[in-house]
Amino acid sequence: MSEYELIASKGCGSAVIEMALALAGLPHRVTMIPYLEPGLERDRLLSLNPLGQVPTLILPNGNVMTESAAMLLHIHDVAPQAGLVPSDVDSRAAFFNLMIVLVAAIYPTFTFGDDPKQFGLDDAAASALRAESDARRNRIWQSIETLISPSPYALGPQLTAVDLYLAVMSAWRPGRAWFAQNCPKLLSAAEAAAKIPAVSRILERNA
Ligand SMILES: N[C@@H](CCC(=O)N[C@@H](CS)C(=O)NCC(=O)O)C(=O)O
Repeated sequence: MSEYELIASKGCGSAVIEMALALAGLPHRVTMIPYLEPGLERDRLLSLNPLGQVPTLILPNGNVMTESAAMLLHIHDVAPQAGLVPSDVDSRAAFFNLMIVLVAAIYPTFTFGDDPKQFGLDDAAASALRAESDARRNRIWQSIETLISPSPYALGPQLTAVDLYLAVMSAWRPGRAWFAQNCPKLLSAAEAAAKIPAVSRILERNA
């Protein structure tokens, strides 16, 4: 195999990796699957990624990656000219911090809030977990809002992988109207990224 295979699902964080592969100019194919639906495609996903999550990325050498932030750092290693990771030390520190907040603090609020009943909770406990994880996410977004001054991207004049996450995640709960009201700087970085043709094309396909 001489290309990457991205296992993806509509509306998911796999769009971030598809954008990165496109911007980096790396040969790839996207296998769109209904990742939660039992069947052959999910069986294959589970055989590659025991968490059954997308994105899952198969590298040209057959190795498998299951964490989006790791995939982005790998794509940067292979195609540094795309500039998905900043090059100066101060910007890199801010970049690493923001990206890890997105994957380690924001993303899990969806893991636990999207379908809380899968954790064996009754109706009342499931809606409490959903409400609390939604509220926690909003607090995290508001804390990140204070960290950036978009110009036009989150970390300055260069688009980085953080902007790709913002472009995708700002469409998820609580949605863009909430961001406009509460986190206008994050939304403005997301919108700047969405003006890039490769980003807008993939956003449209994932809407
Ligand atoms: N840590 C993973 C999280 C990926 C993730 O949660 N993806 C969602 C889809 S957008 C998913 O697969 N959810 C199903 C689940 O967690 O069971 C990453 O950053 O790549």
